[in-house]
Amino acid sequence: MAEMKSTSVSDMTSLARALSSSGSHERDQNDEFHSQTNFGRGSVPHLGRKRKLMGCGNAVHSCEEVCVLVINTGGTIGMTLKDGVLEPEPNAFVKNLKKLIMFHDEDYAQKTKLYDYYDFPESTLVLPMCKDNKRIVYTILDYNPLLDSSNMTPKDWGTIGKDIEKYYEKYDGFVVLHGTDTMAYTSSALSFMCEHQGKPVILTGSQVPIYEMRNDGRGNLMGALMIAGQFYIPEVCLYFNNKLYRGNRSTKVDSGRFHAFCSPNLGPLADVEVDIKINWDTVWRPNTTERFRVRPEVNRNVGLLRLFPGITTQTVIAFLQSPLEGAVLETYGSGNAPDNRPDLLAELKKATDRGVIIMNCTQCLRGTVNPTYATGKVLMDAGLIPGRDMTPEAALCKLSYVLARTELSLEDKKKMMKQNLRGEMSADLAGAKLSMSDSRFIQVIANTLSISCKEELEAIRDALTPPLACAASKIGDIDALKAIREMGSDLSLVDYDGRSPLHVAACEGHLEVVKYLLGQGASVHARDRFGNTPLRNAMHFRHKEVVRLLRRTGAHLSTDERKEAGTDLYSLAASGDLVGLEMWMLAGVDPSTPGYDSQTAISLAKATENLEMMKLLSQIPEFE
Ligand code: ASN
Repeated sequence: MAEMKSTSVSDMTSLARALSSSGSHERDQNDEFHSQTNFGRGSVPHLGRKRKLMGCGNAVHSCEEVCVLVINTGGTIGMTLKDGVLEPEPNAFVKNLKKLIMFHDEDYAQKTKLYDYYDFPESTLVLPMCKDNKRIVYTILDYNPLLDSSNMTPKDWGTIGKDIEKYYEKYDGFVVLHGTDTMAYTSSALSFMCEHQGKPVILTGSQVPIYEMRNDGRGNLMGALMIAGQFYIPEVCLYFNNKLYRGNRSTKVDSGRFHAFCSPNLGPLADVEVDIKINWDTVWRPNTTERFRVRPEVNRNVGLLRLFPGITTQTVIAFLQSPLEGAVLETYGSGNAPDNRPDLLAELKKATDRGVIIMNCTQCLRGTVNPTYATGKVLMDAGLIPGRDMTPEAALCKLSYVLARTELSLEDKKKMMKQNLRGEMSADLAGAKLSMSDSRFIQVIANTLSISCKEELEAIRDALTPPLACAASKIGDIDALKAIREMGSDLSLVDYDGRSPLHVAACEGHLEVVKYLLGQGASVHARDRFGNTPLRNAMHFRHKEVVRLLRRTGAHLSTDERKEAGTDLYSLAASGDLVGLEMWMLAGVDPSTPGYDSQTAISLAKATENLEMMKLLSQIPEFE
């Protein structure tokens, strides 16, 4: 390697200060911290541009450069031991990283005059060549002070958000170095603050400082840089121990292992093993034509309360008192609370009545809030909003983001809390168990509707399947039904009128379609909202073969239908409608069933000496 440039962060800071027109960026009296660099302001930024390098010496081939901004907020990754405890070490990160060949190729930097090309050379590094002939050039923006993430506040979330917005156009991706303790909160908060996001923002950190011989910091930083520099994942993510998670789905689960995070209710966005495998189905996409923006405002009048057996009313009253505007109640199991505690429920109800938004999130690591139990329903009755499978961290940050939107009415804020804004909760858990389909048709619709994620795609598919399948049944198109089936859809799903494809095929008399649907498990007993079964439909439209087939498959009239059939039979007999009578016979109705005035079809056939009718009514119908 060529001569190493070991400039310190304070050099970069002074350069930034010189460029900055706004004077001091020292930390002020309160707990807010500022980014000390202010590059870009008053200068012509080159960062984020792609240099096409041709003929820059033997060692360097033509390649493309992508630019990543690394915002270093602190955390264990850059800490050193002082008096027996770990503390962030200022002005050390860039200097130390430049000494590691896997994090910086000084030879390339010199040969391509990297430092002449990019602003802020002191804090700009370049990775060795990636597989696809790309160079990831990254600039480190050190915050001052660097913080243990336990010291971070919502103001700090806003600072990070504002910096991402400020440098958004200059970089292809962003990495945020952060302590692990509150990383799940910051990644959740940033996910909401960043609106219409089109570039990756990846938080990472480590359990062991990067300077130690054996550590997880190097792998985490390298993985985050590689993903931020190479993949269009327009989300706020959290990268840890070879997995990329959606930021607002992750939670810290271990303080003593490298596998410190998990995403309990959503699979990883990427698995970094021998290859980097991006799970594109899971990636959330902005369904918007609006520009990226950051809303750094947060409402701090929010809180988390974990329910426990025996919690006193006084505790709940104290917690809910003004100025609280939003709360996350961490409940038991699938969102349950004691329904034998009217004192407690009354306090919750009083709070929601006076406009406090209370989210119901489960204490369980995995699973969702749903109204299975009476103990869950009481919370709905008290005005709580089900947080579905949101983590408490995500729910809290969502509340502080939504409640900061002072221009919105309370109803609009509640509506936002119920909406899936950034993939923080599953759109449709019932649909999520079905497998993802490859259907071109649904994909085209999904693209047209700018569907953002797998769950939404599945929800759309399930919403579209019944009318599509019913339409295919109507025209007798078995191939279309097969295609719908191959998408992973259930052909027993019913439309807005409770009508299944089998109802429609029975009406139309499409015998082959009926056979196919029965073979796919369609139910002969399904009743639509008018109470009709496919058998009643086939009878009504007089499709004899379909009636036979349905009967063979076990379809039958209900006891009431059979009892009430006498009147219909009698009027059919009175009008000499043999085909109509035959339908009822095939459906299993006894021709001696009396009508409302005790008259029967048989007695009428005899009285009128209608032999054909008498013969029909005396036969036992055959289904085969
Ligand atoms: N206390 C540290 C922090 O959150 C823990 C870590 O980063 N591993 O800053």
